[in-house]
Amino acid sequence: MTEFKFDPSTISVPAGKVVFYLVNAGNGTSHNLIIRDSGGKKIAGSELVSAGDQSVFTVDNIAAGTYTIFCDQPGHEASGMKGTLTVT
Ligand SMILES: [Cu+2]
Repeated sequence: MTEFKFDPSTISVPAGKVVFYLVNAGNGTSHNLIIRDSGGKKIAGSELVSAGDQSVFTVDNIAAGTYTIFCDQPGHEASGMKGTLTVT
């Protein structure tokens, strides 16, 4: 995570338990990773990760589908901090 993007921004995983290793490689801004389903509902979200820090974010059981990942800090998604999570 940096200002203002996820790299990679396109992620594919098998359904079930998913573990994300979040690294904030940005320049002083905290970020998180929120998962939103195709209906716009938030289904899971990480803690805020400070610049220079790392965090492990576990989702216990995610169903197959296409999801949006984004950072919910003000303005970050609009600045491009979003991506696609495909669960198969
Ligand atoms: Cu952010």
